[in-house]
Amino acid sequence: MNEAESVADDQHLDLYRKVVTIRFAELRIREHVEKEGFGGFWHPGIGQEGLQVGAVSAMGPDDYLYYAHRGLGYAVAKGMKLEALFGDLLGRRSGSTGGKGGGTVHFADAERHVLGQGGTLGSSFVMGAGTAAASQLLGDGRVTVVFFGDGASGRGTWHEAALQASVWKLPVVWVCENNGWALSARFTEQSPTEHVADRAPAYGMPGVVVDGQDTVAVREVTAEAVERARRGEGPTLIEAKTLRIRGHYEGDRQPYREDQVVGDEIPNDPVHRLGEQIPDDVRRGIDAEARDRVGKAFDAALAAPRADSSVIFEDVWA
Ligand SMILES: Cc1ncc(C[n+]2csc(CCOP(=O)(O)OP(=O)(O)O)c2C)c(N)n1
Ligand SMILES: [Mg+2]
Repeated sequence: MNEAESVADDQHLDLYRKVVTIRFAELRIREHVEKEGFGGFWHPGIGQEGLQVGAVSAMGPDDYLYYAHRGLGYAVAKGMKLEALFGDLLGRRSGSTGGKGGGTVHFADAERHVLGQGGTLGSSFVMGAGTAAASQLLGDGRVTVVFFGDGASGRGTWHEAALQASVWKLPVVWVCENNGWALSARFTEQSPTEHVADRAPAYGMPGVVVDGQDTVAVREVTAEAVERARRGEGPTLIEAKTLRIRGHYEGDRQPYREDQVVGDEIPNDPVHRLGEQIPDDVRRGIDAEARDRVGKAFDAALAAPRADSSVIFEDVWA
């Protein structure tokens, strides 16, 4: 057995399969946006797939997920079907919201406990504290995981949700994807401290900084935080350091940015980091299968009927 085979256990292969599937989905969506345009904003998550998969893979199937807007990695990792996610993006009836959403902040899957996001960044902090409070009251053993960006970490809603969650020891894990940018604003111009995680001690919770390009490391720190939350010991703030590879949205020319990533090389690429520990033939097989699955799911979504305006009145509470 060579060194590559010895480290590529089933869990590792599963992480790689998910990360590379999301990568192909990213590339397929970009191709579509470039060629056909897009009725909304596509916020690429390319390069951030590893941390999304790492963190979500540490959750249980019944745990609650509030995702952030950069890509689809969170939802794919939680088991949502590619066809449904592409359907949401393309405004098709086959989407998880039946074509009502469009864009990356409007999908949901009650069965898999993917509860959504808010178009108003930061709304999921208080909703996340809410579901965690419900779990505590019901004693259902569920943990809530809330993803957010470095920019969103400045919302007042984070501070009130973090305070309440710590005081009540709510079962919630906050996962910050610090990619250094909030639209055209640098993180260093928006934070008085080097890390978002530096704020954790003020709320009496652990603050953990982790390399967001290291999928396995993110999985490990998240697993620890999820277990802590499940034991009733309260929240943890995890900050995964990553890099925004593309513009804020696909098509953003980033005139404000000197550290633009040009070309296809992704620094510290999570796909390569996981892939280099897998024997070549196994990796190539996984890649081919993932590429095929993504292509078929995208074609199926494109072929699905478009939502018309009548769907607006579906699922309206009152
Ligand atoms: C309350 C609120 N303010 C502004 C926006 C517009 N907006 C959408 S994404 C974004 C940048 C967010 O940056 P960050 O949280 O770091 O996430 P990233 O885009 O880097 O993944 C902004 C300003 C919004 N959706 N909601
Ligand atoms: Mg950011």
